[in-house]
Formats: sequence, structure tokens, C-alpha cells
Amino acid sequence: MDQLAPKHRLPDQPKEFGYFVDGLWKSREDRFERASPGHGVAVSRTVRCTLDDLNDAVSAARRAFENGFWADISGAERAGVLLRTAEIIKRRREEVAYWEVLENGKPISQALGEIEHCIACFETGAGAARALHGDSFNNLGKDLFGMVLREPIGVVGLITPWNFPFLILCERVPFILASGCTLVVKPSEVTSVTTLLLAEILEEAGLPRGAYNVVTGSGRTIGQAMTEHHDIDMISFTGSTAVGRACVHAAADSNFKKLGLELGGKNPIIVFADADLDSAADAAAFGISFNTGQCCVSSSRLIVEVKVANEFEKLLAAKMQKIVVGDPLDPTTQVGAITTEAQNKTILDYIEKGKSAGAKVLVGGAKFDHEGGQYIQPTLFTGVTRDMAIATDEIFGPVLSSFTFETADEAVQIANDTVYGLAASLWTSDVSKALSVTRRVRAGRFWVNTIMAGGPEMPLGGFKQSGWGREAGVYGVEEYTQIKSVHVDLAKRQPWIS
Ligand code: TXE
Repeated sequence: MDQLAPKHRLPDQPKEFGYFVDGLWKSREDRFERASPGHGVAVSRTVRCTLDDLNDAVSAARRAFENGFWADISGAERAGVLLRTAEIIKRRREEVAYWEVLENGKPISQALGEIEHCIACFETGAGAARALHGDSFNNLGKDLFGMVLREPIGVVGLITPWNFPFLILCERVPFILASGCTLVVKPSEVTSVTTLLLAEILEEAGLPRGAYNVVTGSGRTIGQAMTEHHDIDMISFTGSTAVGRACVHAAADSNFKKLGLELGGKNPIIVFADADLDSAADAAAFGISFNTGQCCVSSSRLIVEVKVANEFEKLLAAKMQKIVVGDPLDPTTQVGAITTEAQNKTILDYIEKGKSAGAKVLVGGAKFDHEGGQYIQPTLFTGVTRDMAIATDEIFGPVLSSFTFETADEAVQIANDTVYGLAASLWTSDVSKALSVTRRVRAGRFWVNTIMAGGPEMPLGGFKQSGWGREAGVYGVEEYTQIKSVHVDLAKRQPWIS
């Protein structure tokens, strides 16, 4: 820790944060205290909001939507606010990254990289605000003209998880705002600070009061009440498949609000023998270790052509051995801490299940304690069969299970042998094979000879039980609109009653 700049040291005492409703900061005594998962030291204290606070926030968002100060201004004016937001995030990037590290445990270098992506999200959202448009039908006959208007859906409730507190927020907020909607956000109770910082940033950028509200609190009370709320028009939820299912029930039992759901994944990385094996191994090591594998698009199933499987696994194990795991505040760290105690236990339990089911650990397979934090070595299992829990379940940790295949058909079959369909990566030097496999694997995001690449222009979301809808880019903005068909009679009406 001695080599770190003062700004990268741990705070002397936990910092207190309020919550943000109708352009005002508010407070309550009842609070969550968050300890840094990398150090076990208390870093933040955020408010445990009540259902009344949620209702105030929804009313504020409704007023801000209805008064038209946001929904009725031009796309160009909305773009101006989003571009100013991008500039302010640039100015405050170190501070935002620091809080991501303190609450989530991710390495500072990674957090800073994510913030570049967040800036790009606001810039892209600004472009989308200006580009958003409807459609027209000039083919309805001489006298009838049709227009399709895109209108903002209204008040959006955004429920975010703890794995990418600021990045997942920024992959949604600019696009929701670009559409003209207003928001109530509930971040994960363990990583709320950067969602609150965004409130300060948006206010400085000139967002009208009430358009962005943050209610901190637990999922079971505030999150559940949001999904049941009669005055929220749409929920964007990112988290577990179990809670995603609860959102569907709550929407059905309340006002049929629209849902955007980004849920779990068990994503394949398929490696053909003709691939650049060294690059593929590097990508596989990155794909399972990035964000300690607590990432919905982690490539957690390696599917490698049998004739190179041994060679590839050795290459991969050697690379995984070299990954630098440790203090997330150290700029040289590649993999930081596991974010919550519950997640740490889940991952370690899965590692034990893999071992007792007969899979073999090629690298990792254990926790290690460091500076009072919770850490797990990136782990590679071989000899995995498709019925094992480590083969089927989303572990959400740095645990990779290896399978082999003989033909492309078999690779596709293994890749699709999951209830999820979020993402996939494919490595081959044969372009026909690449495109043919890409077209047959059921996943919402695909990477050919790369992994986790892309910008906020590209939509993201899943097939099957990985969710509903798409976020980001123009597709993302459209999710937060609804379509109105307008019919205009250009001639005098032919009387029905003579
Ligand atoms: O998620 P939860 P948890 C997966 C991953 C992980 C597992 C459990 O497999 O191991 O989920 O993580 C709020 N109504 N992912 O328990 O509970 C909660 O407060 C409404 C994948 O942390 O789904 C938080 O803000 N909201 C994933 C958010 O939901 C509720 C990211 C996510 O928490 C709620 C995270 C309820 N009844 C976990 N209960 C991804 N797709 O990236 C909780 N919440």
C-alpha cells in the first residue's frame, strides 16, 4: 500500500451519503455500512430508504415526466445535457473509479477503463437522442397517410447489481434519458455510491429536477416494491434469473409494466484447432478472470477441439497461473477481490462441488486471504461432464470448465446446451466456419476471434433465460419508447350515414 498515491489510500472513516429525490439530497439515520471487499475496512454508509421515500421518488419522476421539461424538449437539447455529463465524468473519473474499487473490489486499472466506456455511453446516448425518429407509411392509398411516432414510455425504474455498479448504470441511463423518460434508480445495497455520484453529475450537467432520482435500499423491500409499483411504466432489471422471474410475476400482478431483463449467463468460448491458439488462450484467461468472473458475459465454458485440447489447456493453465490477483488499489493488480461474502461462499462451494464430482483442477481451485479481503485464484477445471453443477450453473466467479468436441455440429450442440443465451466467443481462422457457427449458437452477443469487445453503439442483451430486450445504442433507446400509429385522412370523409 505504501507505493500508492494518497488518493488511492483507504478512507480514515466511512463516508456518509444521502439519497436523491426531486433534485434534493435527503437523509435518514437507518443505514447500510459497506466494508471494502479487498480490505475488510468500512468505507461507506448509505441510507436504508423506506417505501415512503420510494413513493416520493416515483411521484417526482412522474411530475418531471409530465411537466415536459425533459420529455418535450428537443433531442438536441437532451443531447447537450448528455454530452455535458460525459465531460463531467471525464473530470471526476478518478473519484468515480476509486469508489468502484472501494465498494466492488475491482482493480483500479479496470475501473478506470470502465469509466472510459461510461463516457462513451453518454456520448452515444447524445447521438441517439438526436437520431431517434419514427416512421411513415405512404402506401395506404391516395387519401390515407400513416405516421408512426416514437414516444417515451414514461417513468422507468432501474434496478442494478453490484458487479458493475457504474458501468451497468451508464449502459442504461443515457439511453433512457435520450428517449425522454425520467427515472428512479435503485442500486445494489452494497455498491450504491457511484449511482449517487451520478446524481451530482447529472444535476451539474443541467438535467431538470426529478428526472433522475436515487433511492438506496434493499432489493427485497425497495426493489420488490418498484416492480409492483402502479406508477412505474417500465423496469430495467439486471441481476439474477430468480429475481428476474419475480419481476415478471410482479409486473403481471400490478400494471403490466414493460420489462427489460438482463439475467444470468453460462457463456461458451469455442476454440477450433485452426485458431491462433496463443491468442485464444489469452482471451479465455481474460474472459473468465475479468471482474473476478463476476460478469454476466464471462466465458465460463471452454469448448475446445479435441485434437488440440491437451495443448490448449496447458497453454491456458500457464497463462492463468501468471494472473496478478491482489489488492484492487494496486495499479498492477489484474484481478481483485470477490465483491460479497455470499458470492465468495457460492464460488468456493462450486469449486468443492466440481472437485467432489470428479473434475480435475488444472490451476487455482482455492481462496487466499490478503489484507483482510476475500480473494479466489482463477480456476480451470478439466474432465468436466455436462451434468455437473460447474457445467450447468452460473457460478459468477473465476471458475472455467473445459469440454472437448470433434465436429462443428458437436461444438454448437454443447454451446447451446444451457438455459442461458447471453454471449459467446469463437476462435477459428476459417471465416465460413466462424459465420456458420455464429448463426447457430443462440446468444445475444457474439465475439469472433475476440472477446468482450465492442462499444455502446452495439445492443446488448440475451436469448432464452438470459433475459428480455436490449440495452445501449439506438436499439436501447427504442426499448424505452412506445409506438403510436397515427392515421390522417387527406380527403373528405365518405359518409357512413346517408
Ligand atoms: O442478485 P440479485 P444477487 C447473478 C449471479 C449471482 C446471483 C445472485 O449468478 O451469483 O445472481 O446475486 C435487487 N425485487 N447475478 O443475489 O438479488 C438487488 O437489491 C427487485 C447476475 O446479488 O438479483 C440488486 O439491486 N429487486 C447479474 C439487484 O436486484 C431485487 C448481476 C441484483 O441482485 C429483489 C448480479 C427483488 N425481489 C447477479 N431482490 C448479471 N446479469 O450481471 C434483489 N433485488
